[in-house]
Order: sequence, then C-alpha cells, then structure tokens
Amino acid sequence: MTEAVVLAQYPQEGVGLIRINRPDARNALNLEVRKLLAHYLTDMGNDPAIRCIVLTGNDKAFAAGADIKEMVNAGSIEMLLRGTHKLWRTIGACPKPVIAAVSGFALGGGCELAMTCDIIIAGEGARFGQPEVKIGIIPGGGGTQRLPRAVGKYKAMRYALTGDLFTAKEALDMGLVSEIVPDTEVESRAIAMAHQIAQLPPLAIEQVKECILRGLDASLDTGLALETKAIQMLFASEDKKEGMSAFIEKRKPHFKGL
Ligand code: CO8
Repeated sequence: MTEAVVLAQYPQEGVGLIRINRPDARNALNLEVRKLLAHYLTDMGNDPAIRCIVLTGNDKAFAAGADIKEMVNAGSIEMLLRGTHKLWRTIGACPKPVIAAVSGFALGGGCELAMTCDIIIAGEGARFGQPEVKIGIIPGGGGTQRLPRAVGKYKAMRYALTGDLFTAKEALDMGLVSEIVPDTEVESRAIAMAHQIAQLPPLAIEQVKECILRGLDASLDTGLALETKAIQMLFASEDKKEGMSAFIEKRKPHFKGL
C-alpha cells in the first residue's frame, strides 16, 4: 500500500501535526495534497481537543511549490474547475494557530503555504522563494499579496520579479520568518511552541489570530474597533475569570476553553 501524501496526527495534549509526505517530488503540492491539507486543517480547526497545529514537511523540503507536472498541460478552464483557489482559502481559514516548521525548500506554493500559517519556524538551511516567473506564471496561492504584507513592497518585488531564492536568515531579517533554529531542531521547536500556545485559553488565542489577520486587511480604526469588541467579549469567558483569579491567588490557571 502506498503511504498517504499527507499524514496527520491527533495527539492528546492539544497539538495536531500535519506532514506533507511526497519526498520524491520535494513535497510538490498536487491536487491531492491540497485537498488533504484543506481537509485536515478544517477537521483540526473544528476539533476542540486541538488548540494549535504544526504543519511541516521533511528535511529536504517543506514544499517545492505547486506540482508543475500536474499543471504543464492544463488550460485556464481546467485550472478554474480544479478549484485550487478555494482550497487555498480553506487552508487559510483555520481558526486555530498554525505553525509552519520549514526545513529545506519552501518555494512557490510552498512559500505561500508557509505564509498562510501564523508563525514560521525555519531551519538554518531553509530556502524560500517565489520562482514562478521563471516558468511563465506568477505566485497564485497568495504570494503577490502576503509577501508584500510580510516584507514590504521593495523586498517583495525584488524576489517575485527575479524568482531568486532567499535564505532563512534573509527571511528572518525581512520579517517573513518568526525564528530560526538548527535544521535538526525545526520540528521539535515548532511542537514545543505549539504546546506552549495549547496551554493558553483557546478563546483568547483565537481572538488574537482573528484580530491580527482581519486587522491587517482593515483600516486602523476598523481594526481597533474589532479588537475592542473582541476583548469585551472575552470578559464573558470563564477562562478570563480563571486566568485573572489564578494570577491574584498565585496559582497555576486551569483553562477550560469556555
Ligand atoms: N513540481 C513537480 N515536481 C517537482 C517540483 C514541483 N514544484 N519540485 C521538484 N519536483 C520533483 C523533480 O521534478 C524531481 O522529480 P524526478 O526525480 O522525477 O525528476 C524531484 O522532485 C526532485 O527534484 P530535483 O531533482 O530538482 O531536486 P533538487 O534538490 O536538485 O532541487 C528544487 C530542488 C530546487 C526544489 C527544484 O526541484 C526546483 O526548482 N523545483 C521547482 C520549484 C518551483 O519552480 N516551484 C514553483 C512551482 S509553481 C507554483 O508553486 C505556483 C503556485 C500557485 C498555483 C496556483 C494555481 C491556481
């Protein structure tokens, strides 16, 4: 039996792990991979036992982009009917924090997939890039929009217009990567951070994610209004009472997600 192209683990301690598993194709994102990513991220997003998700690949590649072999003969209507744009949106709609653990290549759709995550932990040897122009297309999984939002217009133009790859250190300096660790520690560091987040009150965590993401798309005034509503709403949560009481009583809080 051939192994699944995406593997998912649903452990008990609040952290879900999703692994892209096409090592022979540098984890190229074919339709099957994208459908499974959308499926697992939706499922884990709806699972109250999971509070943070780690998305990773293998030591050679997080993902080397969309599967070029699957696209070489496709026309516009075929691409439209494949509906990959809807899968990208589903992947980006997960309400739980998603940490990308990036080793090796994160190129094209792989870089876009990492940028769809909320935190990016990269190995020292990781390589990022949007090389699509070299094969006659453009970043189509959000790259022309998320890259400039992450690194600014001039760095985004510099890399998207040349297709040049950039290192983990360059990505960190530009603000694309959250943290760099030795290559052998990428997954363990991402899982440790996910466990740290999973201990925190999930309603507050989801509101942080929503306020930051929606605020990036809104005016400052609208974003601030959203934030105000979110914090006011959290004053109705049991976990807010528990968190503040535990601080005052100098004890560890026990959050219930209510
Ligand atoms: N698609 C398909 N197969 C791939 C891909 C890919 N993106 N990347 C690597 N592979 C395959 C190779 O063809 C090769 O297969 P085989 O052994 O059968 O020849 C195998 O993986 C190993 O690859 P290499 O021998 O090239 O391995 P190297 O370690 O020498 O190089 C690289 C690794 C640098 C990652 C190199 O493979 C490479 O440049 N890959 C292509 C990178 C790229 O151009 N990515 C962008 C793709 S386009 C895209 O992502 C658009 C996204 C938006 C789509 C939205 C649609 C609506």
